[in-house]
Amino acid sequence: MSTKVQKAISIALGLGFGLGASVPFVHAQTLDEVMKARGLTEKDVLAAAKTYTPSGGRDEYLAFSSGGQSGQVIVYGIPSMRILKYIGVFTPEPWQGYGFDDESKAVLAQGRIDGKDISFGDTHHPAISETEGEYNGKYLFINDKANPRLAVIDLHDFETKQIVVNPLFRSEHGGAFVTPNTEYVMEATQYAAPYKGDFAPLEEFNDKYRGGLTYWSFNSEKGRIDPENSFTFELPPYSQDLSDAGKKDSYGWGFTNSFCSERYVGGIERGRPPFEAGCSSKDTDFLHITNWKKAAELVKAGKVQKKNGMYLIPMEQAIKEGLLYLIPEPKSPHGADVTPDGKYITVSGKLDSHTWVYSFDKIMKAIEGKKFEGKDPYGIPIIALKDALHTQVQVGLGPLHTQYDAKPCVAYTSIYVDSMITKWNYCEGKVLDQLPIQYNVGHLMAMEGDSVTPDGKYLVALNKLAIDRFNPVGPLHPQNHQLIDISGEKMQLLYDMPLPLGEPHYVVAIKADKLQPEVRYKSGWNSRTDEKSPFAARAGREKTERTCDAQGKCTVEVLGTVIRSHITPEIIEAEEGDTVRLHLTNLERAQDEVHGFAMYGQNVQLSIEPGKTASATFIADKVGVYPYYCTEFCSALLLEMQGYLLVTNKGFKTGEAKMKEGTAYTKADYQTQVKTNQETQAVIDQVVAFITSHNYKDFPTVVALVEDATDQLGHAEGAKKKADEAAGKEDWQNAMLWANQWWQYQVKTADLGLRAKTYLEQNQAKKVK
Ligand code: CUK
Repeated sequence: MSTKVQKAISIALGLGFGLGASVPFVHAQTLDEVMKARGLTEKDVLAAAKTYTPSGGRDEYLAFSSGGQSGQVIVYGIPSMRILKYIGVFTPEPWQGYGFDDESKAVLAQGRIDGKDISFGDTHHPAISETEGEYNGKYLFINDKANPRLAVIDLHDFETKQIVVNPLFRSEHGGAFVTPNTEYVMEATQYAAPYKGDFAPLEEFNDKYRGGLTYWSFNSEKGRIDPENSFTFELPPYSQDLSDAGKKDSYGWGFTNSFCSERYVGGIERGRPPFEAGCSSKDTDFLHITNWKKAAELVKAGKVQKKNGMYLIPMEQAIKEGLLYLIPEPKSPHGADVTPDGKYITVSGKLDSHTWVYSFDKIMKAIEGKKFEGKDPYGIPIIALKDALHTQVQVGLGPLHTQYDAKPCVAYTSIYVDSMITKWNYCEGKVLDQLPIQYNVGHLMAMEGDSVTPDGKYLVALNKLAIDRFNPVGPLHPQNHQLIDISGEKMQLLYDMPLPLGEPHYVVAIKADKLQPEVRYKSGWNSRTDEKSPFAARAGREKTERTCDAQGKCTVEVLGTVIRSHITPEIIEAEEGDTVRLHLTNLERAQDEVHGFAMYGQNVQLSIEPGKTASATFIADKVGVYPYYCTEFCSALLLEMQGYLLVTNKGFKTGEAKMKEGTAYTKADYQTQVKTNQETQAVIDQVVAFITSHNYKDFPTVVALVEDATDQLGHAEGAKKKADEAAGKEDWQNAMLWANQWWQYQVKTADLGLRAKTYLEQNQAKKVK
């Protein structure tokens, strides 16, 4: 093999030269020496061994974290705590082209409020779709507290597909929580307000301001929320907080806590003591209990009216039908968490040191026996605390959220003020263990912790403050997610992970093997609607069309393709004022062979994964030359993956003058190139022989690579023909250029072929006769 061929193939494969002769740059050291040098204890090394994941290793769980103010979702592995992906949800995210291509702009546009783009979200609670209370790995939901919205992410490609805006609320917090078969996704208000479209002064707070709890209907087959069949419970202006859906024994019911049931309205500027003074004056707030199963039947029977396009069950109706109850709960509670068996609900008071465990059984007995201690000002029956309480456990100062273990009766509660995790037994009501964490923990999360069969194993503490835990990076610190081993009697802290993207509130983790994400799309795919794109293009069928309407408004529409290492078209022409609509399809089949597309001055950045068709629309309002290129280092000739948009004055004729060549080629240049190509072909033939002599058809990854390679080789033949023709006419300039293009296709073929060969070798492919 000539050096030129070897070098080209090495570059294509991303290898350096002389890799075989590498010298270790760190002296080999024993474990003892490393421990001494780095000041590590045996406990540290044990913790490291429990999280360290060798190169190429996979994680047992995938965690989906809310991204707080970033309006995104963060995906990381457990136990390695390696960040794998950010998913753009409510916020544009250029790497994924989210909010830059037309397809995803359409998703973000669903989240407009009163016609306004809201380009951020305050994401709090992710939830994984469930079947019979088990995570099924199909969809992820996440809420936006600031603008009452809910998003649907499809886990077959980890992309946001839908955003719905609550048509009644002005803020929300108690979402997203799913019912056990993902029939509904719960979303409760936080700050009471008159329902959308209405105005009432603060003086009319008690009468005109309202809370609420929406049960968004989810169509699991379509993978979309169905607003038409969703319904909302009108609730008192009590600042509803978190929710959880009942399961197993408590299936069909929902639980939502609240704070500021004082209905206090602050207002320092009117000489009133602030909200915080009046919102925590009573000793108890209310746990709201809703019967969604019966409510859904009522909606189905046509007995519920719509407001702003949403079924709204007025309190009066809910009370009459026996759908809504209240129970006192500790002062300023936060978190309502149903046990895996659905028998108990844990609520903690931020300003109390107890967790309160309610018995669903007792609640039902009170409801059935109509045993109430009274009614609230809106007529909602109140169940006495003593008639609903199972136990009360002193867990520490400022308890917030609770998660459950695989072991029966074992729970973990985050203790905000004391900065610790308390492990306790909710059946017997006693504390088992306490672990200090760094610092001020909000939510905590156990593996598959919201399902009916939690896995236990690990717990993640989502700490609000990192303070001194990491290298300083300015006044704004990352947050600190701490991984804790909960497999033994005592909790053991394993790892600190800085999370530098907003304030994550909650995270959910699912067994990694329940997720089967795609590696490529079907060719010409609109990933946001999950349908074939009407703008898909195939190789050789690319086209650019300029059409003008009766008013003389013209549009240049491009149906193009991208494949290593060229964009078709390489030249686009438009006249000043034209609308340009670009649609690019990635023709690659190979895993991870994504192409980007960025253009000067037009805010265009696409991420075009294999199979995807992505579009960009803009007005070419200024005469000029606009270079564009691929933003992913997809091959050795990435930098050459480029083109020009020419925006000319009206009526200007381009391409009329003859192009002046930068370099002139001779017959000798052509002959040298042909020789290289012949040698490269020999390499390709060897690789092909290897692949076809093995059972490569048993490996879908290899089949895809072979498809791409065959495609590239087909192009190579076409280029060779053009080179031969030019040589026949002694046009050495074009002969050389086409011979070089022929070689480019060969290099890509060899790259794909070698990747397939390596894959077969690493996966013990068998020889076939
Ligand atoms: S919340 Cu932030 S720590 Cu939105 Cu569930 Cu509790």
